[in-house]
Amino acid sequence: MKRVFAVRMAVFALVAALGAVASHAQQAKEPAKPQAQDKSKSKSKPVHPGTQAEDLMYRGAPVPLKPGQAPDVVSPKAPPMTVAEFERAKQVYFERCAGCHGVLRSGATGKPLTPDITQPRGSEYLKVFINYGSPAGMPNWGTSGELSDKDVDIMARFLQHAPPTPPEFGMKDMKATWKVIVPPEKRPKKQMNKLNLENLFSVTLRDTGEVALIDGDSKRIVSIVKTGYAVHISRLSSSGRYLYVIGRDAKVNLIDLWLEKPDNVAEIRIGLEARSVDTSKYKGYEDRFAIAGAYWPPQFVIMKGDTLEPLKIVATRGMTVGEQEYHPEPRVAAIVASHTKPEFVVNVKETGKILLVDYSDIDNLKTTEIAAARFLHDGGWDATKRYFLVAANQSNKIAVVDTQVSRLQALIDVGKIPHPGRGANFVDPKFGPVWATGHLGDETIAVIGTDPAKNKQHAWKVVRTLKGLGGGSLFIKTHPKSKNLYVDTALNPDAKASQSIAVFEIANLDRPFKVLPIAEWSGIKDGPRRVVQPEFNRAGDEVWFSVWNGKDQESAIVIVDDKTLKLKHVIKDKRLVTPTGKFNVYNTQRDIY
Ligand code: DHE
Repeated sequence: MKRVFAVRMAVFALVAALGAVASHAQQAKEPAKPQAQDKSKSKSKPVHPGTQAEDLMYRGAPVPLKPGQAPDVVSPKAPPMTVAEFERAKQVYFERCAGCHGVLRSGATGKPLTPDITQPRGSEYLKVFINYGSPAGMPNWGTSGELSDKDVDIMARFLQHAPPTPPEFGMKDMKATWKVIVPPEKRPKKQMNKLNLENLFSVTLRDTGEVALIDGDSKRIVSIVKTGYAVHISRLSSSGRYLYVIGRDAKVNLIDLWLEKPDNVAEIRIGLEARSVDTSKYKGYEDRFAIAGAYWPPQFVIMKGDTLEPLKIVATRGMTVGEQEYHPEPRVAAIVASHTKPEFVVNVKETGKILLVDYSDIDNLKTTEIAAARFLHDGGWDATKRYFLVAANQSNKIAVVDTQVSRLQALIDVGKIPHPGRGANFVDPKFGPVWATGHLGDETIAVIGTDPAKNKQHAWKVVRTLKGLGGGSLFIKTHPKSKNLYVDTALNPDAKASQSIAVFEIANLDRPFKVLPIAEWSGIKDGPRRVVQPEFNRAGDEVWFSVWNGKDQESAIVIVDDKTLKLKHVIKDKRLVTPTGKFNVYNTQRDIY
């Protein structure tokens, strides 16, 4: 154990600093110990021979499974292991390896590690691999000091046994976790508070498992609401009354914004690990259904919108696009709701398929399966909300679906590891309506034409490639009322880049971008202070940025005046712990981005 938890290799030091490394079990016993260490200051060790730091930082987060949840499987031809060694190996695997190789080791962004592949290689080969890493992106777990010799040896043997499978999570399990805290008939018939709900922000407090509801007018924290572990994103119901929040432990919280003090009115777990949630937006189905997608088990569930009662669970296991091989663990990535059809758009990461799920008759569920590319991650609508654009991040492509005719419209080559969040829609002075994405793996920003009706020659082509502050970009944002395009570089290894924002003037995209020193403006002096996820207010005249620090460090939200690009306000509060995503009610409800 000696240095395992004390010395983390730089990549994981950062993730730890941002509070991600504690496993679920650890979290209960021992809160994450953030380290003030900044990746940019710890370049001494050869961290990852083949993969960029920003890429590893993002995908290396631990899977919130407990070792005991997956029974040991002993394979006859594999080297022997004790029960204690199995337990340790599972813990290490879920914390360090599963995010890339998949819980079942069938391969995701990392290579498959099933016994048919590992046994012929043998223990000595695997030990070298784990110790030194590989140019294909495997970190050097041993030589970095992250894993002890004993752990490396245990892992080399463990990988030759069949992967332990965590349990399924079906209707009975979901119902056992489902709680209606305030039944719909006991909820108010009208808004009981004086808040300007349209300008309320739900802010992810990642490491406390809470969201902060912040009044966009007064910039005051209205309420801190308890949610799931390592809480991830918020989405709104069609009416804007209900807020849905999902944690990495697959807990969905339903918050009623009409209560005198907005709070949870229902909750459920839809699996053991999850990332995405959304709600029905089509006319006649407003606030009727919610949907959440799980990483484990690989499935999505449609629920009653006002109670979270689970109604229909759909597994996503199946064949991949291209090779058409069976994949046992295709995780559900982004989910969006159509405004023009009773449909959810469900993106399945490992199979590379986009599912258009018609919720008008959930007993006789109709799904259109669109073959796109692997590995689907995040995306959003074009300005007309007819086309959905999603990053197939390890294929370096953006897939476009025409949801009106339920067809793949295009697969567009972009830069390295596109990461749009929901992307940014604006009107390019030369090319007409466009949607843009930044990249984790390079400094480019791909601007894609989205208007086949009036600008056919530019549609579904990269019409411009802008150069930003660097790689490690997670989110890009503008607003119909804004003349600016904001790009973060939150995971760039250079502190100057990760603590700043690049702003392009839409009317003059050829001109150099301006740099806003957001972390400096926050007044916070210590810690990684990563600046992440621009989000506009209701009026579209302010942009909010999170200054994301370690769990024991001060964080902040910095608000910039969109017209002048000057600092307008800094929100600091001891309750604002590890703020990351921010979701303005009006913009999220209407998919304005
Ligand atoms: Fe996210 C969106 C998955 C790490 C902040 N993230 C998404 C979506 C997916 C996803 C599938 C799209 C959801 C949707 O639209 O329905 N995120 C993952 C991961 O698998 C990953 C890489 C590793 C992990 O273990 O979770 C991961 N994400 C992070 C972070 O570390 C971030 C930066 C900080 C945090 O709070 O966890 C982070 N992800 C976000 C945010 C969004 C998001 C803020 C929504 C952006 C938006 O504008 O909609």
